Amino acid sequence: MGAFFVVLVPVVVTTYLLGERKKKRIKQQAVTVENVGGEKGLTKRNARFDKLVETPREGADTLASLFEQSCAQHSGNRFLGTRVLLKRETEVSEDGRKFEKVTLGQYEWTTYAQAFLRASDFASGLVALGHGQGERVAIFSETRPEWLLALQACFRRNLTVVTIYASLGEDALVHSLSETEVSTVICDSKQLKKIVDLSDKLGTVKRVIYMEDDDTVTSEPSMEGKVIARFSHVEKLGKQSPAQPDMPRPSDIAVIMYTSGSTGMPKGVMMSHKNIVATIAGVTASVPKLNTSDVYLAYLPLAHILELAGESTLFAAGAAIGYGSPLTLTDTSSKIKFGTKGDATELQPTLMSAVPAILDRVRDGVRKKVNTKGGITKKLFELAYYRRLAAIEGSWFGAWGLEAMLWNVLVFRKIRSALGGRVRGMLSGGAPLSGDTQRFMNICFGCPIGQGYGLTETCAGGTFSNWEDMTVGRVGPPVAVCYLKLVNWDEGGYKYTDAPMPRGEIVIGGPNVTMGYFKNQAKTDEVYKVDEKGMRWFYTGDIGRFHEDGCIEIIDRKKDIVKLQHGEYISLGKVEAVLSASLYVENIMLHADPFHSYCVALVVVSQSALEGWAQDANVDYSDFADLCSKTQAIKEVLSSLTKIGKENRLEKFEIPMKIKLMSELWTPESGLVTAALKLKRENIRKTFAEDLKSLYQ
Ligand SMILES: *[C@@H]1O[C@H](CO)[C@@H](O)[C@H](O)[C@H]1NC(C)=O
Ligand SMILES: *[C@@H]1O[C@H](CO)[C@@H](O)[C@H](O)[C@H]1NC(C)=O
Ligand SMILES: CC(=O)N[C@H]1CO[C@H](CO)[C@@H](O)[C@@H]1O
Repeated sequence: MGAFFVVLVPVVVTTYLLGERKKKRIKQQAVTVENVGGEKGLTKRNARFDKLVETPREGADTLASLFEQSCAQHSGNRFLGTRVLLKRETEVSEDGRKFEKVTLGQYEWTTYAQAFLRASDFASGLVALGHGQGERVAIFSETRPEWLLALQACFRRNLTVVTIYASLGEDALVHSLSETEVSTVICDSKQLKKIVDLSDKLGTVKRVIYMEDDDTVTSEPSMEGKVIARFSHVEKLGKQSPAQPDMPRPSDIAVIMYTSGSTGMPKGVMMSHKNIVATIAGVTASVPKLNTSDVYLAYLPLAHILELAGESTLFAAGAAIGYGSPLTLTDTSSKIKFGTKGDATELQPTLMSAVPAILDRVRDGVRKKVNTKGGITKKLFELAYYRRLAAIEGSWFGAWGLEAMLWNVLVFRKIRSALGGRVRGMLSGGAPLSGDTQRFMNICFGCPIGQGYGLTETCAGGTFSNWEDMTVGRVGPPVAVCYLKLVNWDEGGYKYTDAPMPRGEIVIGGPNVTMGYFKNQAKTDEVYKVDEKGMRWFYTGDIGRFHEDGCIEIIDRKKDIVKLQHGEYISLGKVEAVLSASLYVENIMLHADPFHSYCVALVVVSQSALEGWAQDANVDYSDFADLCSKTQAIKEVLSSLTKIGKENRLEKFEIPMKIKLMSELWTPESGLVTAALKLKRENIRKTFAEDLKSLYQ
């Protein structure tokens, strides 16, 4: 250890002494645009281009032509990789629970040329199987190479593909398939069971094609009145009877993507080829030095626009895509047999996508490991972490110099090896990423995290943070494919003329804005507007503000609907209405922080009800405020809320986990409620900011 510090101390001291204040690099990241139409507001676009970009390269104006070009140009390169399943076994833990464990081999690769042939064969096979022009196909499967191949096969036949989240419930599945009158379903063997069970309800479905696994489907299933075929069989059919491709136009609908709605049934967002190609152009422009040497680890659901755009961007660049799954990602992942390499260690990717919940898990995993080791390891980790944090936050230069190298060798190299050791960047999206996790990944994995903000409705187009931007809590400037406009939201008190930062509802316009919701013109008209110049604008309902450099920070949501950390939506108003039925509730405001997985509430208590209970329960108190602060009282009210929530079938995450009792009424005079006694959430949140914060501690 002594020798160690002999090296360490001089280096730290030297870098410290030689250090100069980190140069401020405020880069011009977005510019204001004057000449757009539509509602008045403040509009900005990406400054690296002098107009919006629309395609990743010349002539690639549909996904089908992009795929064809890329496969021709990179024919000999590795494209799609999967690991061979060597062994599947069940382990039983001490308490009798069963766990499936797999032993996986190395990655085996399909080249771009081979993939092109497979997609073409499959396209011809669909024709041979009787799938007609103009009929829709649905893909319902976990992420795997056949997903992408089937998608491209459909595009070569100008077929629209309906995508459905594997985690949506059965009702949602039946709803989406019948609404879009899907005639062919392509699924994996796991989802096949579900389709077979629901067979009677799927009236429009005539064919089911399933992707076979090495070992899971043993006997051929059957469904009355429907054709069932294996994926490989359809490819074989196509090889025997090739059909001419029938390429789509840019304006043809490529995908109808069903997303979980905040209320009711999921809505299908219609995306044209033009939309998705524009998004790929935007992401390509945002990821520096993307080239054929890149290796991408694919494991998020392809039914999500983030992953679909990610993988499409990678194949547009001729890179390799290795497939994995969240349960086999690292050496210590739950489904990995002890001693087997995880997907990341085996693949050694250079790029990955991640949703915040997964990054949080990675962070917690590393922290836990360090804490269990304790002692010198922990001390060293903390010192290294602190030094790197200070460097990144700009206190001292040397951020990327000698000292950084030293820490990397001593401390972080080992951590980095958990993801293969070569990750040079991560893309994060889907929900806000906490500053703490972002920093942790920056430091421990030594890579920038590109944070994106976008919606299915804008085909994931929106903003994307600059690779070198080390600030936290912001989602970057507009991507190169769209305009981002802030418009006034009067009720919330946000104005685009606000100083120092303009604020307002985020409205996104450009070629990446989708065509609207399938068979739902009313909802489409509500949130999409076409301006006098013919440009489409999508009203996001999110409130943001522009920083000086044109980066957006999301600060609020217009609707009272909040998405929790794991993606569940809470409709605050709905839950409050239910919980108000408790005899203790005079008024209640539910609060859900998107960085947490649970919600909390402020409850204005009915004095008579609570005092009545206190008397019965023999609880002593000096005054009502004192009673409200008693643990017993809080417990009593919380259990009443929980009971009512359960009776009314609220989900677990909708019922507040912690509450604060308020002894004073909320009145219009206090500014906490409107004259009609509706909650003024912003004011309440501001007034009781400290209380809300402590509820989440
Ligand atoms: C593609 O299919 C759609 C829907 O069937 C059709 O309206 C469109 O004209 C087709 N495009 C081409 C180029 O044939
Ligand atoms: C891709 O870019 C990296 C630098 O990011 C470079 O080292 C590599 O040689 C490039 N590969 C190709 C094939 O251009
Ligand atoms: C690719 C595409 O459709 N681009 C359009 C984006 O919107 C502008 C303004 O409406 C059009 O001029 C472009 O043609």
